[in-house]
Amino acid sequence: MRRRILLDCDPGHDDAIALLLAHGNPDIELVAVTTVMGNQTLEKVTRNALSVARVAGITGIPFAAGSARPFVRAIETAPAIHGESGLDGPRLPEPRLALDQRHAVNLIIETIMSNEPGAITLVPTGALTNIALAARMEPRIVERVREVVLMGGGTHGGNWSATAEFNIVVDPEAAHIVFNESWPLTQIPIDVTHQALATPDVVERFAALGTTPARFVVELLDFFGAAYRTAQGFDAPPVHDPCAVAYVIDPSIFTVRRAPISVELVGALTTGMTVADFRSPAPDGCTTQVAVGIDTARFWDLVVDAVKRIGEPG
Ligand SMILES: [Ca+2]
Repeated sequence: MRRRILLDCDPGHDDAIALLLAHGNPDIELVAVTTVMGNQTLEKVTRNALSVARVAGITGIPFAAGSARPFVRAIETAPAIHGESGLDGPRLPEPRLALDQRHAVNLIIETIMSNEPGAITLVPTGALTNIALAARMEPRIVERVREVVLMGGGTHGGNWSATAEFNIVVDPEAAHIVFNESWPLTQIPIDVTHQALATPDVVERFAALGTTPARFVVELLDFFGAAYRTAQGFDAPPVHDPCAVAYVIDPSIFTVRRAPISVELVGALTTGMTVADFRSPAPDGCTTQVAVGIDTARFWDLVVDAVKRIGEPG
């Protein structure tokens, strides 16, 4: 049976590619998409999500906008990485899908509660504000989801500060809630996603497909690559968010370790850092695990195959 996922995202170049992977992979059924501020304002990332839906030919599922601000902190966006639109590079088509009028948090809860227990996997690839709110508003979702597979945090370092990764540091209080719920949770940190680099040979594989969605990916990666070169000194851009979707499709692509994970909320230098406790053995009842390795070749095979399967949507 295909795995049903709800993608909670802030597109975002890598979120856009995560959407394409979820839509194009035959083992995934994308049932809903929700948005949260982060890479850009809520208004911008929501429009971007709908534009990507048009490029990919995603129809017939709800897209809903969620939180425009973090719980406690001032909003931070990432124009140096994603541009003023949040998805600079390609021309973004006018959306055809209308936004669902529900708040993202209501859509998350209704999607989980209207499906059978264990059916829905939550895949957050942005700040965790919507997911934390949903868990507080309807605690029964914690028992009812299959699992949470999120991109965020860093085991041995950060990208937004020396110790903190962007998705977590944007709303660390929300992340604290999500990491401390009792649902099964897999963290895909930057330690792993920094190995998922869109090197020139990867970009060439997309270019060779020759379709509109593939060209869109190439244009995304061209901008993303230049931004990462300038802002963070990368030779090729790390494509974080599709890693979380890839884990749902085929966990054997990743090496994981069970460990309690905490979020630093009060550090002078470490606010927003995720702290995984790898001391052995993991405590009884520990429901969280951290990806520590990735088979990059198999990861890119999955993404290229998904974009190929999407073909040329009408
Ligand atoms: Ca993201």
